[in-house]
Amino acid sequence: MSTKNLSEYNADFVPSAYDMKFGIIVSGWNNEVTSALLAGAVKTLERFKAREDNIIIKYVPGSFELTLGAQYIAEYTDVEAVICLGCVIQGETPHFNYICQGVTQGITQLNIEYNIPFIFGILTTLTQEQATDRSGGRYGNKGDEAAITAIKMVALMREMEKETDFSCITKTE
Ligand code: DLZ
Repeated sequence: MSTKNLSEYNADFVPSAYDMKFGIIVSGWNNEVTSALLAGAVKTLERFKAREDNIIIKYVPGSFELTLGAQYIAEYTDVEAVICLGCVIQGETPHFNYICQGVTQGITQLNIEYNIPFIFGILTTLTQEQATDRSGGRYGNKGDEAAITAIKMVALMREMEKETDFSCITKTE
């Protein structure tokens, strides 16, 4: 099976992000990779017309802290989605497994507990090369993919909110 290019998508199926508000939480570990993910995410949000002042960017020390950082953004701002960007590269100890498990469960939990999407823009790779390949290298940029997912999920959320409004109106008629 060939590896998907993370920056390839059909722009015809991506809604306008003109008035959408996004939070981005970025892990400082493997900074050369996560800063490339951030650049990709912001560029892609702006490509679909998100405004710079509607994108809040905050940082945490490592991927394990992404969950709480994302929760802070959801609690203390009015964003409609939070993109979580990190890079965990396997080392010699099982630490990798615990961080990956912790952040995956954490973000899953946030998606369940809050009514806004939290996007998993975290590379979990065996080598530095694999991370480089996916942060603007030959397999594209995970940040681009995370941004597209965020836009689509906010559009879905808005669509569902409208359906709820509509069902309320028809019930009272
Ligand atoms: C400690 C650690 C290690 C070994 N590796 C990574 C990594 O590859 N990627 C990453 O984002 N963070 C790593 N960390 C830091 C943890 O995520 C966390 O910040 C610390 O364990 C402190 O809680």
